[in-house]
Amino acid sequence: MRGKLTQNTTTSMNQAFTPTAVNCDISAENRQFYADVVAGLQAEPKHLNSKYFYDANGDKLFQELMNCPEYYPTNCELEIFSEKTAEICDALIADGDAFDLIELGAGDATKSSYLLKYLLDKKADFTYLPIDISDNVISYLNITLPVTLPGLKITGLNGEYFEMLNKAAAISPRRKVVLFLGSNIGNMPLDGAIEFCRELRNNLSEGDMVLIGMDLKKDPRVILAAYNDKDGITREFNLNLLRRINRELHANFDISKFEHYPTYDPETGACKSYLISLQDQQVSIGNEKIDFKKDEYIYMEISQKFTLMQTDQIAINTGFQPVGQFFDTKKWFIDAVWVAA
Ligand code: AVI
Repeated sequence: MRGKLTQNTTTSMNQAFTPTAVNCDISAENRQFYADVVAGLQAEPKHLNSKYFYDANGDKLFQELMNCPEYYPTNCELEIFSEKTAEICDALIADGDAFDLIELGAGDATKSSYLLKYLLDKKADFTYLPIDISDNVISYLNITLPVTLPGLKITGLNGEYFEMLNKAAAISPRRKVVLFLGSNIGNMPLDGAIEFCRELRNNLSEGDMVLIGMDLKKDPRVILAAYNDKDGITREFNLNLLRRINRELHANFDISKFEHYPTYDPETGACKSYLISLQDQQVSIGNEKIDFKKDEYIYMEISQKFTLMQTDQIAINTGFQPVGQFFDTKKWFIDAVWVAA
């Protein structure tokens, strides 16, 4: 997910870390990145936070990934948005009162554009507030969407989700409808996802709504293939983080000495990606030295898959009432509508 979440690790892995000797060549904006990377690689087991996947090259690889034949979630959710536009919008419009349509991690807004167009055609009274960590994304949306969707009222918000949600509430007291698409929720471990939904609820008022995309459990071979595509884009996507660390944090990872290893556990629904060290080796990151044993892994990302019952349970346990479900024809993906109770 695009850099908004703070955890791809279990609680036991989250250890407080203060870098003892931050390399002074590391820019101020990379200090947190450096601290997180060094802490993650000094921990047992080693891990990196998948929010750091998304530098410019990571964004490009992710776009390629979304177009590769094995990566089904994008197509499933696009099918839902293009085929069920009216039903989804009718659920979100509710009583027809004015509302703010907020999208967490809007990206290029391809999916939400279906809703925006329909809502404009219906003359619904709404303002679109895309939130994204990337100011490039927000400038792009602020400039392009009013051209492609004449009449759209848009206020792009650049920053962290909850900070920007607070800002949105300060801008207007209208009912909020929050879009959280793409199964970005799956990039948090289950307890983290629950904590996130609870915090989301705490930032909303009774009657506000959430439209949340979640990838469902299915044939394990289909899931695993999505994270192990034949063209090796997911592999590059993972290795790209080591390249980013080399470039931005003055590290010397030899990329050829690590290999991508995805797993899927049909019992827990956890799809996890690792990078495996192909030999004993030592890597320098700024002033720190990290030792790797042959076959030692770096835990890179979780992409949790859910049962239908779990999607409802998460809503109910975090202060929402599930009121709508939209599926693709294969029933591989759900966009669920929740109301803040
Ligand atoms: C952004 N997120 C929902 C993607 C996923 O499926 O977990 C990121 C991704 N990682 C590998 N492929 C796609």
